[in-house]
Amino acid sequence: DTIETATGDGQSLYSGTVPLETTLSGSTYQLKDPTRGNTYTGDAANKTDLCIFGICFSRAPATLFTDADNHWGSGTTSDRSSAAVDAQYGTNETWDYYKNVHGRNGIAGDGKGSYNRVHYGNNYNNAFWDDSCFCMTYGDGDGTTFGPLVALDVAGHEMSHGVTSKTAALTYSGESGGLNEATSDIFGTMVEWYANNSSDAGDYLIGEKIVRSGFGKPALRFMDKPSKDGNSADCWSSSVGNLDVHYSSGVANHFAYLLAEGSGAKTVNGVSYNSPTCNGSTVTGIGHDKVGKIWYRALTVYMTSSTNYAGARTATLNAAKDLYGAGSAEYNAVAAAWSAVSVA
Ligand code: ASN
Ligand code: ZN
Ligand code: CA
Repeated sequence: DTIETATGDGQSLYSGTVPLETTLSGSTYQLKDPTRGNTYTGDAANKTDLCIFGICFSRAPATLFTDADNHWGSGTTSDRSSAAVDAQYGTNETWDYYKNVHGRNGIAGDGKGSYNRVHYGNNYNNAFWDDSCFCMTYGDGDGTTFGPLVALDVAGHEMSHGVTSKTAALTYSGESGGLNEATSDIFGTMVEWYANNSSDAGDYLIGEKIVRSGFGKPALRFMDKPSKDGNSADCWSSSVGNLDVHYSSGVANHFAYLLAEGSGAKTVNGVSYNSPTCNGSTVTGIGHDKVGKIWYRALTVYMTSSTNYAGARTATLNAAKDLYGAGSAEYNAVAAAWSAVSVA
């Protein structure tokens, strides 16, 4: 069969109709993107992996999605390929964000594509990146607390774990673990902003598309005031490293929000935020694009596996100095935003 690149489209669950670069093999289209490292999406057929301490004895399949006319999905879960459209689109936007904004060629920086599995397990309420398969896995959710976990910010969050793993390799416990999680929330958010999709506008919420009424909150996490989730820390304290990494991340998520948008009340893209500072100061934002630039340089040049919050302050100040100059408005804003979350 002849193999060629084709341009199709898909009706996603969360992001409307999206363009997809696919592979035409003979007369069958494959959900595999030759323009982005042959990243593909497959069906896990509701099976699960059997892994113990990171060693996998069996893995759910990733049976490549195929299509006859290169118009994928239906926008509803009645079609198994709809979630696949979201997953493939999530990879596309994440790939393009890192490539076009940071000059990073793929998650590992070597041009290699990853793959996605959708429909993992039954009622599976999570999504995860796995370094060992260089792959992404998405559950369908149980339908009451979560829907399919294939939203763009979740995709960007999870794949950014792969970027962290290949760069600073922040240890996934204590303060470095909180920074690891925050890195994923920050870049998941940056991917959402980058995509500029009218069905899934940029915001500072994590997982707003995947939560259902049973979850009881409008999102998984809230960067303007992380404690709105009931668990996360807004401000650094000496015990913050004892929290679960998804909650100690709050300090850095709060920093990132303040640095982007500033303190106080604000409505952006129709979402209302109210970000308090921990020290009564007023912070003026520099916009999310610069936050992404500063955090990426900090992550890839200055942070190491053991970086803690004090180290993150130093790393981002060094990054801001490189990018904008010592004493620049951006450098001063980084210092002010960290002080505002009690990282002095
Ligand atoms: N969704 C979770 C996360 O990215 C799964 C995990 O790997 N801990 O934090
Ligand atoms: Zn995570
Ligand atoms: Ca979001």
